[in-house]
Order: sequence, then C-alpha cells, then structure tokens
Amino acid sequence: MSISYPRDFMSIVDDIKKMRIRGAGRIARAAIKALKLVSESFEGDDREEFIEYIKSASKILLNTRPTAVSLPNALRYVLFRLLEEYRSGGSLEALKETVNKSVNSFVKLSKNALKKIGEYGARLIDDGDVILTHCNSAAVLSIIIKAKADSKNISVYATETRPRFQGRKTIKVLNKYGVRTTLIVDSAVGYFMNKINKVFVGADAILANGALINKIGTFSIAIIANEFNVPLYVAAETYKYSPDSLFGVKAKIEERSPTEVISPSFLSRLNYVKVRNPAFDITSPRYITAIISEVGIYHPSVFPRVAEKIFKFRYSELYPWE
Ligand code: RI2
Repeated sequence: MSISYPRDFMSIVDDIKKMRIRGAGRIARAAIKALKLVSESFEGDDREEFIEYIKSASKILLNTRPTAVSLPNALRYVLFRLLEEYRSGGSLEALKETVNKSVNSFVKLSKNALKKIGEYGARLIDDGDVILTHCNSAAVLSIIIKAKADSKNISVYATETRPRFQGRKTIKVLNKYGVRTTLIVDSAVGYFMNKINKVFVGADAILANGALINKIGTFSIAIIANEFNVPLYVAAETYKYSPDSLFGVKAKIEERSPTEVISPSFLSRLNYVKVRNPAFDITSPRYITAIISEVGIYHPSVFPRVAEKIFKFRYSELYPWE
C-alpha cells in the first residue's frame, strides 16, 4: 500500500537532499520539524497506524543525508519519547502532542547548545589569534562571533570548501560581524598554516574512539596543523555523537554526484576519466586537541562518555524507526 505524505514534508526532504538545507545542526532541526508536519497531517484514528506512519516518514528523512548523525539522533530524541507514550497507552491526541513537544524541545536544546559552545569555545581564543575555519559550521561561527563580541582582536582564514563552496557562507557571516577574513582555496591551507594560531572545525559525527567525521578536507587540514604544531578544536554538540559506532557500525561517508565537481558535458568527452566526490572524511582523535561541546571542553577520548550521559541513548532501542 503506498503511503502519501504532506507536500511540505516532501519539499523539506528534497531541500535536505539537495543541500538547500545543510549543516548538521540545521539538518537535524529541519528533519524533525518535517516529522511534526507528518504528525499533524495524520487524519486516521488508529494509534498503531499513526506510529507506522511516523516510522516510515523517519526512514525517508534518514535517507536524505547519510553521514550527519545529528539527523538520526534528532529522530531518536522524538521517537524514544513517542514510543514511551504509545506503550503507556497514550491516546492518539497524546501521541501527537508528544511529537509536537519533543520536536520543540530538541530545537530549543540544539539552539541553546550553539550558544553554550560559543561561550566555552571563545575562552580558548586569545586576543590577536589568527583562526582557520573549514566549510560552514554554525557551531564554529558561534565561537568566533562570541570571541569578537568579547572584543578579542581576531582574524580568520576561511577555506572556500569545494565543490559546494560552503566557505562563502562562512565569510558572509563573518563579514556581517566585522571579523577580518581571508578567503583561501582549500589547497592553500599548507601555504598559510604558518600564520595560523588555532584551527576550528565543526562535526558531522564523533565516533566512539573520538574520531571526527567532517567535511572533506578536514583530515588534510588536521595533518597540516599537526605538522605546524597548531591546535585543532572541534565544535560539536553532544548530539553529534554516533552511538552505533560503539558497536563498530561503520560510519557512512556520503558520496555525492560528480556533477558537483565537473559538468557532464566536459566529462562525457573523457572516456578514461571518472569522478569521485566524497562529502566527508575521517580524522583520527590524535590530531584533535579538544572537542568543545555545550557542556564543556573535552579530550576526544572523553567526549563519547559525556555525550552518552547528556543524550541518554537507549542502546536497546537504537533504531526506533524500525
Ligand atoms: P554545524 C557540514 O556539512 C560541515 O561538514 C560542517 O562542518 C558540519 O556540517 C557541521 O555543521 P554539510 O551539511 O552543525 O555542509 O556546526 O555537508 O552547522
């Protein structure tokens, strides 16, 4: 039986898939707001049917961007609470209200987390620091903007971040706040690293061993920073922790279309050429100085334990959408 979903739900799914909505934190908030639309659109009167409807919509959302664990974690946050209400015999109205309340509370906690990360991270920035950023991370920008608000005299080198050029979003925000910024091509990081005091990057996932999954190019930046003895900090909310990495579940590295890298017409003339376009890479914890979360600054080896305490993952029900 084919299930239909509200049009506004499908347009958010498309926006996330096509990166009109992007950034791990934003993706998470958009996904569960879309789930709320599905809940509100349900016209049946059967509780079980409602639960199945929400679960199937969750699976569609999960397939939009496979790497940012903030999306499944946001769904876990809502579905844990929904299934608890269902099992306690809650009425259909109570189930809908639970979705509504848990979506709103996740959005609120995730926005508050950005503010707290800004406060903790800004303490690591000294007056006169030259900072390197990569891609476009709301968590990293929160730190830099807070440091600027604290009247620290800082400047930033921002990579353009091919192939989707998210660095251009970063320089627009920094410009709005009056932060002196230099835009560089990704391959110039080694050339400028001797001018950098600190590197700040965001996170799409933090694994059980403290490894970082982030925008492609982060691993190379980490190696170069290490070569120049420049500390690399990761700005990551606790809901960026990947609970199933504890069981050795392999992280999914999203591979996007070659058309993001080169035009199909150009490629069509090259019979022996193919394009690879991984959107993320993995950085070993040994290259990470510390992870800045909404509950403090931690060594990468400690962050997973802290994240588990804050998020209270239910390992017995890690895939509530099944
Ligand atoms: P915030 C982004 O991925 C970048 O990898 C960025 O570092 C990460 O999400 C975290 O972003 P994409 O959506 O949650 O641009 O800090 O593929 O905003």
